[in-house]
Amino acid sequence: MLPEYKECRNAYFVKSGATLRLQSNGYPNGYEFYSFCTYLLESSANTKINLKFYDFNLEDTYDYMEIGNGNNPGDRDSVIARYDGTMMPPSISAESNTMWIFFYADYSISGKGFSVGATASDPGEMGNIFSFYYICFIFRVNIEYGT
Ligand SMILES: [Ca+2]
Repeated sequence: MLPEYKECRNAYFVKSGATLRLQSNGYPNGYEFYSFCTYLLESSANTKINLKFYDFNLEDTYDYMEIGNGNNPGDRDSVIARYDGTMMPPSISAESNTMWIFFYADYSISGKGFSVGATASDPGEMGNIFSFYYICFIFRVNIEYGT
């Protein structure tokens, strides 16, 4: 039987100045195994995205969160930080108005997950738009043994 996957997509638009709350799927009751989640954040030009952590609890070493500048987690030169375990990471600012977050969970042992808040600097009088998009693939691998 082929592996199955569940795909989640969502997009939000909030006025900057507000904090956009992001949480891992299932938070705080534990994330699913085999999760590959990419979160793309973009705020108005000439602002910078800041990320602060409210809670952080992942399996040590094997599950992790990476944060980077821009919108391409595949660009390894853009990586700002990588975190695992249960130590609360410090606040992080992107170099510009785009930031990506990648979350990975392996095949066993979950944690509470993460809860973070993103803000855009200097929203200006008009109130800028802050957008967020995420896509998450959660694989379900069914191994069938011969009879
Ligand atoms: Ca794990």
